[in-house]
Order: sequence, then C-alpha cells, then structure tokens
Amino acid sequence: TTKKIQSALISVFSKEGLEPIVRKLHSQNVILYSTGGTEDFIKNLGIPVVPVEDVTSYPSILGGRVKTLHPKVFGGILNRQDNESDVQQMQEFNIPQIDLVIVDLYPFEKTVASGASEADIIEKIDIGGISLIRAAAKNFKDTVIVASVDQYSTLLDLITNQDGATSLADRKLLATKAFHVSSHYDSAIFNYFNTDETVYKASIAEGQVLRYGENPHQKGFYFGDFEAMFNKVHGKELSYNNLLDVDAAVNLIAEFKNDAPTFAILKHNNACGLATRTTISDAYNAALACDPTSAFGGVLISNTKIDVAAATEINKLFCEVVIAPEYDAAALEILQEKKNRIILIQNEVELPNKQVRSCLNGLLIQERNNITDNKEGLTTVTTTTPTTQEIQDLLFASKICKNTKSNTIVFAKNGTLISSGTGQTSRVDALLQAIEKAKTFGFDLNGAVMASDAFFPFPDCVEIAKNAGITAVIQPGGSIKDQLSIDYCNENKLAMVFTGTRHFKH
Ligand code: 93A
Repeated sequence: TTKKIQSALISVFSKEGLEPIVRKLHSQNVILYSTGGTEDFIKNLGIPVVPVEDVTSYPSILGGRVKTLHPKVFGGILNRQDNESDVQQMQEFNIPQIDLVIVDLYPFEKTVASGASEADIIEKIDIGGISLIRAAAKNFKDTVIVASVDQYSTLLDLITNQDGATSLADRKLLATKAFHVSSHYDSAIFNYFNTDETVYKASIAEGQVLRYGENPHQKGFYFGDFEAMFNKVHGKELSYNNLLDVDAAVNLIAEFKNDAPTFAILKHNNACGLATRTTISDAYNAALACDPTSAFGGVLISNTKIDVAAATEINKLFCEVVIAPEYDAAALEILQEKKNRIILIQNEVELPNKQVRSCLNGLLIQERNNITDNKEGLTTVTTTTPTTQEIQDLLFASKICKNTKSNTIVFAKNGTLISSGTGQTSRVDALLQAIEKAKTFGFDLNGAVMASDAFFPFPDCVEIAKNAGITAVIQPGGSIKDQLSIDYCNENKLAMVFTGTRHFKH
C-alpha cells in the first residue's frame, strides 16, 4: 500500500508556498499537470509542466468555469489501480494516471467578507477545485490529496523524508483533512445563501421545529432522536425548556438507577425534591415535601414503575412532565386526567457520552461526567468518622450535587434531599441558601449531611454548616487550605470525607 508519487495535478488559487513543493516534485521526476495561472507560475520557475488542456484536448471555457471538469482528469484521479476493468479503461481511453492532487480553492469566504457584489461572490464558488478534492479524497487508496495550504508542510515532509512514498495511513489522513476543507467550504456557501427563513427551515428539516426557544421571541429547534429515548403516551408538545428539564431529570435519575424506589422533582434543571423510600409513593411524597413551592410546574421522574398510589398523589400536583420506566395501567389513566400533562415512558438506552453546547462562534464538546462517587473512593480526613447512615447520605447527597448547577451545596438526611443552594456565585451563598430553604420548609438540620461540588477554599463553610447542625461533609478536597477546614472539623467533631473528584456543572 506504499506508493510513490509519479504524477501530480496542481491547481491553486494562491501560489504562496508552492515553489518548494514544485521544485521538490520536479527533482523527483514527477510529471506535473496544471491549470492556467498555476501553469504560468510553474513555467516561470523554469520547471516543465503539462497544461491540463493537453490532457483533455479541450480549452478552458466559459471564462474558466470549466477547466478541469473532464473525464480524462477525473478518470486519472478516480481509477482504482487494483481493478482490472479500471486499468483496462485507462488504456482504452488514454487517461494519464494522477497520483497527487494539490488544490487551493477560490477564496469564497474572503470574497464574501470583502463586501463584493453577488455576481463576484458567485463567481468565487469553486466547482472544479472542490470536485478534484472530493475525487482524490474518495480515492485515497491510490491518490494523495492536498486540499489546502495548511497541508503543504505535511506534503513537503512526505516528499522529502519518504522520497515521495506515501502509506495508506498518510493518504487517509490527508483525505480526512480534505473532507474537512470541502465540508467547511460548502457550509460557508450555505451560510451566505441562508438569509431567508424558509431556506433555514428547509435546511433543518431533520431537526424538530419547536414552538419557540427559551422565550417566545426566540426560535427553537431540537436535533435528536427523542423516540429512541422515550415513548410519549400523553400530553402537549414538549417545549425547549421541557426538553432541557427532561435532559436534567434523566441524567439525575441515572445516578439512582440501581437504588431503591427513588423519585425526583426538578425545576429549571435542578432537583428541588428527591427521595429514596421502600415504595415509590412514599418517595414521591418525601420529594414533594422538600420544596412544595418549587415543585409546582416541575418535571417529575421516577426510577421505578409508577403505581396507583403514587399516581393518585402526583395527580394533585400541577406538573409539566412525568417520566418513569413503567406505569401501572390504572396509574396511567389517573395521570392522563390532565390534558396537557406530558407523560413519558423512558426506554432503557444509554445516554450518549458526548455533550455539546454552543460557545462564541463555535462549539464546546466534552465527555459526560461519568464518575459517581462510591464508598470505595472515599477518604476520611477527620478524626471523627462518618456513621454507616451518614456514609449512605453523603453518597446520596453527592449524586444530587453532581447534577445541580454550580456552585452548589446539598443537604440530605435518611435518603432525602433536604435542601440545596444552586447556581450561586459563591459557595458561602449556596450554603446560606440551603440553610434558609431548609428552615422555610420546616426541616431540622441536626444530623444532616452536606455535599459540595468543589472544594472549600476557606474553613468558613464547615463552620457555618456545623452551626446549622450538619454532622458530616463530603467534598472533593484539593484546596491549599484544606487543612484549615479539616482542623475545624476535628475541633468540632464533624466527620469529613474527600472524594478526589470535582463535580462542576455550569
Ligand atoms: O471555475 S472552476 O470551478 N472550474 C474548474 O474546472 C476548475 N478547476 C480548478 N475552478 C476550477 N479550479 C480552480 O481554479 C482551483 O480550485 C483553483 O482555485 C484555481 C486555479 O486556477 P489557476 O491555476 O488558473 O490559477
């Protein structure tokens, strides 16, 4: 699969950086074919070059719109050297082999940016060049493609250090880069034309047009296979905000997949109630008790089949969405009493490992946060060790913490979320909010545990927590001032464990 370059077709808009490549190719006796301007450039270097017109026996026509678009050119690039009939046809039609294609496309984006007229911009839509790139990249088994000045150094390296020999892997990598160039180029053309709403809508035909985005004056679309994840059995169309909440709910409940019946209530992507009990109706009631005010209009999710007892309780609440892996038939009937309430059956499918969001003029992509803190990963850093119940509650609180917007502080006790501080700009603010909320809904924090998504930079948090009644703390650790928090806990008989894993969520 290692191949030596013996012939090359060069057609570049910008001639910059081309000279050393042409000289090197010539020194290795590579036959050079070229188009008008590029041909002149090579000739001026005193290097022999075959005009592409000599290959096609056809002049460049229509003001250059058609110069390389010819079977003799594309045959030379696309033929499969291990295909008998291809080889035979190459001879029959007297098609020259083209081993290497170098293209620098018409500068479409630059022309648009320069404020040129539409006619000038359209003339800069490269047709022949993009076809050369696609053809050579498609046939990477036999052909080398250099689709941009950015790959000149790679090519120079191959012809200098490998004497013009390329491996299949070299060619495939260059082909990948070439398709990146061609897809980017076509996207730029699309973006230029795409000023009309209908064109935009047509282009997102595969996406779902939502009623609106986050607010009624914003357009919104969903790209994804909702049906693969859910069976929607009842209710109105899901909105942009519903989808965001459903996403948060599904990620949250995934943490409790193998646990006893667990029910969560979410608002604005954060849990405002979550509890684990022996029955799902008890879990629902405990989750609701955490913050019945926020639960109004919330998104509800269960890790367990919803029975009649749970459905009867849920039916009393105005809520947007209910999600569960299963429902008893009679429970479904009860939940369907409210016309608009969205009821989803969650299928057993893995969540994708990639998370994407827009950022500036591009995208941010990251892996999912796949680490769930477990007992084995905890290090007790204080002289007081947490009790068995506390360890359970610490891990429980940590799972909620991980799925709540940073900065966050979570209080929990006996498998119940008591309160949390969510999305605050300081950890102390998150802590104070959690304390305030616990008080508002009548919780006693004595013996409750605290989870923090990131380390405590100062000992103030453990001090405030201790004074509120907290007896055990879970946090990643890693602050240069960790010891101050540890000292405070030791002096005040608080248990603290480190996980070593930060759980920011923004
Ligand atoms: O107008 S085109 O789309 N028609 C063609 O057949 C064609 N073949 C190559 N433009 C075409 N090219 C482009 O010409 C190349 O992509 C390159 O940008 C440019 C090189 O032209 P010249 O060698 O005449 O400077």
